[in-house]
Amino acid sequence: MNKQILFIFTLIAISALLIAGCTQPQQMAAQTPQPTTVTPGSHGLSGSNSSVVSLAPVPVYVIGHRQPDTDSIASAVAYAALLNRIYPGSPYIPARCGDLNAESEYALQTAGLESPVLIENAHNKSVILVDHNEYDQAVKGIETAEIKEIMDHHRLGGITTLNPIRFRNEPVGSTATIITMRYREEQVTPAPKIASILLAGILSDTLGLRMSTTTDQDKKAVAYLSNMTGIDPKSFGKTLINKGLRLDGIPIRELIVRDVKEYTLQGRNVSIAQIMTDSDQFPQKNKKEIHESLDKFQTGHGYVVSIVLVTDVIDQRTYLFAAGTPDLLEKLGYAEQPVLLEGVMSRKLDFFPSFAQKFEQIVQG
Ligand SMILES: [Mn+2]
Repeated sequence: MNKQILFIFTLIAISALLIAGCTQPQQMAAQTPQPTTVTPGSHGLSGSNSSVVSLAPVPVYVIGHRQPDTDSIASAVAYAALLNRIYPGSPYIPARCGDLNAESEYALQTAGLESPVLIENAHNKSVILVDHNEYDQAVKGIETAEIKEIMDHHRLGGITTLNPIRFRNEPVGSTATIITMRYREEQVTPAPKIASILLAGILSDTLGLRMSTTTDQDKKAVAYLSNMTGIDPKSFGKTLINKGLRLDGIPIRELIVRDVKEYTLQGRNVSIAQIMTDSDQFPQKNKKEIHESLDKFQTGHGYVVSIVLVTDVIDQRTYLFAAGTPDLLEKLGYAEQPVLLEGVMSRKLDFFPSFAQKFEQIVQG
C-alpha cells in the first residue's frame, strides 16, 4: 500500500518536471509570462530554476528620448548599470535613439564611459524608458516594444502598457537625480564613472542647479556625487553648460532642431525646441535665418505650430520664435516676433503648461 502511494507520487513528480521543462521555452516565445516563469528584466528572483532550463537572456534596452540630451544619456547609462548590479545575469543595455550632442560627448569622455548603443527602431524589443514618457518623444517602433519600466521627471504624456509596470515620475530637476535616489534606496554605491555621468546629467538639466526646476533633491544628489568623485560641481557645471552653449559653426537649421520635442495637443502635432545661450546676441543677429529655417521645418514636418525658445541663461529670459498659420500665431500672441518672455528658463515648467492651455483653448474655441 505505502509502496503504491510512493510510486504514484514519483510518477506525478516526474510528469510535473517534464511538463515544466517542455512548456517553459514555449512560454518565452509566446511572450505570455506566467507567475512561475522568470525572464530577464522581469525583476523576479533570477536563477531560481536555471539548473533545470537555461533560457537565452533577452536584452532590455534602457533608453532616453529622441534628440538625446545629457540627462537622457546619463540616466540610461547609470540606470542600466544599477539594474545589472541588482539583477546579475540580466542584460540591461544602455541605449540612445539619436546622435550625441557635444555636451554629452564631453560628459561621457570625462567619466571614461562608452557611448550608449544606437537603437534606430525598438520594434518587438524590451525597453525601459528614461527621461520621457510620451510616444512622440520615444524611439521609433515604441508601439510594438515591451515597456518594462519608466523613470521620468516630465508631465504625464499618455503612454499605455498591457502589463503593470514600475512607473516613477518625480517633479525634480533631472532624471539623473531620480536614478541617484534609486542607487541610495538600493544601498548600492555607484562606481566613480557612473557617479561622474550622473553628476553631469543633473548639472546639465538644471544648468548647474540654477534652473527653476531645481529642487532640494537635486542639490542633495549633487552634494552626494561630488563628494564621492571629488569633482567640483561649480566648475564641472560651467564647462558642461559652455559646451552646450557653443553655437558657432552649427548651421541654424540644425540648431533649431537640436533638442526639438514633439507633443500632441488635442490631436494636433506641435514641436518645441530650445536653444540655450548666454546673451541676446544670437536671437538678435539670426532673426531672419531662424524664421526661414523654422518655416521650412514646420511645413516640411506638418506641425500645426513649431516653436523655438532661445533662452538667455544669464539674463534669465527667452526669445520665442514660432511658425504656423498667421491666424494661429495671432491668436497665440506671436504676431510680433521674437516674443520676449521674461523669467522663462525651463521649457517644461515655465513655458509648456501655459502654452498648452492657451493652445487647447484656441483649438476648442
Ligand atoms: Mn531630463
